[in-house]
Amino acid sequence: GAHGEHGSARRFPPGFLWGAATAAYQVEGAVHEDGRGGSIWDTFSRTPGAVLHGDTGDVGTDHYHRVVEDVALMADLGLSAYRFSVAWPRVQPTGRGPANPAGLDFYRRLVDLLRDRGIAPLVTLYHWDLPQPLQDAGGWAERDTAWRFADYAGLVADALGDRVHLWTTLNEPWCSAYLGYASGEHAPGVQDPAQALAAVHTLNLAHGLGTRAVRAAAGDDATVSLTLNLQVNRAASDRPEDVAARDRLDRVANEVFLGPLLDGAYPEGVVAETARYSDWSFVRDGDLDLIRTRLDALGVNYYTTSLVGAVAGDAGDGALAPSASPDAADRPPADLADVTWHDRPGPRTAMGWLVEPAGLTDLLLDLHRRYPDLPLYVLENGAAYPDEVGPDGQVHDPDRVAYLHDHVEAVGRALDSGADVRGYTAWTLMDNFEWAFGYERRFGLVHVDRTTMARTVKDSGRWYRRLATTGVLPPVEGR
Ligand code: PNW
Repeated sequence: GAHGEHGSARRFPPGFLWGAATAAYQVEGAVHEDGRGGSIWDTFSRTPGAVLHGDTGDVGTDHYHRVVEDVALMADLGLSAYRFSVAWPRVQPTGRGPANPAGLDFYRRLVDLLRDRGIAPLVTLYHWDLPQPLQDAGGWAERDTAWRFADYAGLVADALGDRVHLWTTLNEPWCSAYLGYASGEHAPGVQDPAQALAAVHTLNLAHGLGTRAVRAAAGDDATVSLTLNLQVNRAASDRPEDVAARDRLDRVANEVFLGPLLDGAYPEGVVAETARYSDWSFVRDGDLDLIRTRLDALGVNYYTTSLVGAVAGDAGDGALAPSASPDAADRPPADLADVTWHDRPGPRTAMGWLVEPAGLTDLLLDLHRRYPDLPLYVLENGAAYPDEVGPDGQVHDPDRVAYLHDHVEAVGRALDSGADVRGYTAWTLMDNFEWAFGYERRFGLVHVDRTTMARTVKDSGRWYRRLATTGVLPPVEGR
């Protein structure tokens, strides 16, 4: 097992990947350079009220111009992997047609810099920056977008397939569908559950078609994954109506992705349970065969767990559901599942997300039990805290060190129980554009000064370096 003899530190298997992750729109900046087209996030971040403080990704962390410095930083942190995303509008400025060579050149250069340093590139093909012209044509609610994605995926795999071996098609299609088209918290800011459900299906098609395109261009030995933020939903009580509510939410939030991909069907019940929003006529004959493709690995993004139950009035005995947290009550897709969110005591990050490392062990073991042959990678995990550079010029972030320690320990426990976890990429390499929260929420192992763009390795970055270079879980100092 990963745990050594009594009293000794936890050691991870040799070859386990230790990395950090970013996404193009969150770090690159340079949104008008080298022929990049506009994306839904360029449009959305310019919409008044959409993003905290009116922040945009126009500058990001200026990574596009600092890629040499940033890869040196990754090497200094001892990383064996770097997860980044390719910006679709750099490669296809309008979402269609031939590749823009300057767009591909940037990623070729990045990959070569990484490989020179012995850092494995892990490429995410879509991390939310849909070319705006494709949104104008219906976006993810329109099924043709899946075929557009496959064309784009093929162009990237043609260009990078000889030097990239780890691919993930989509990052968190839950967010694209439900935050993008139901709650409207993310681009394109649509609030229409019918479009959100159609988007789920188009995204599933995009994964299936995109996976085939990557294999055709990069070779059948490429490892192709999908990355999901599976919700770990706990029932508020063992009352049957609360358990049923949790199960409905699991179906519409998680199983709508796992089911078609790994079990060959949408979960029984979800069509009826969402019938008041959509008749699901967007699913056509043959679609499930297009979606179901060999999956070489699953990317798992994990931050927190949720406590959910039936909405008041659902209880047959007239009992009231426990009161829901006001700011969490409308987490999507609550409406679609007819559930209510419950508040719980416990430590929280600056996102308001409850810290619960055991949820990560539970999630990995549940996936391992259901799909014993499927390798797992934790491709995002991390915490936002309000870090500042102190008078000593350092960033002391003990809460993040503790968060990372406890979650890496949670991964180790899953390994002990047999889960096939191959790597972990922390979210995130450096403080960046945290979507609807702009630059205010800092998740980085490295602090970024918003004025000078200076990078300062945080205490958590130094702690992570010890982990990445030794494969042994370092203790949390002073705890
Ligand atoms: C993920 N939610 O986003 C993304 O993959 C990252 O780009 C992001 O920076 C990171 O997690 C931290 O937020 C999420 O509302 C955004 O449940 C929102 C939610 C989940 C994930």
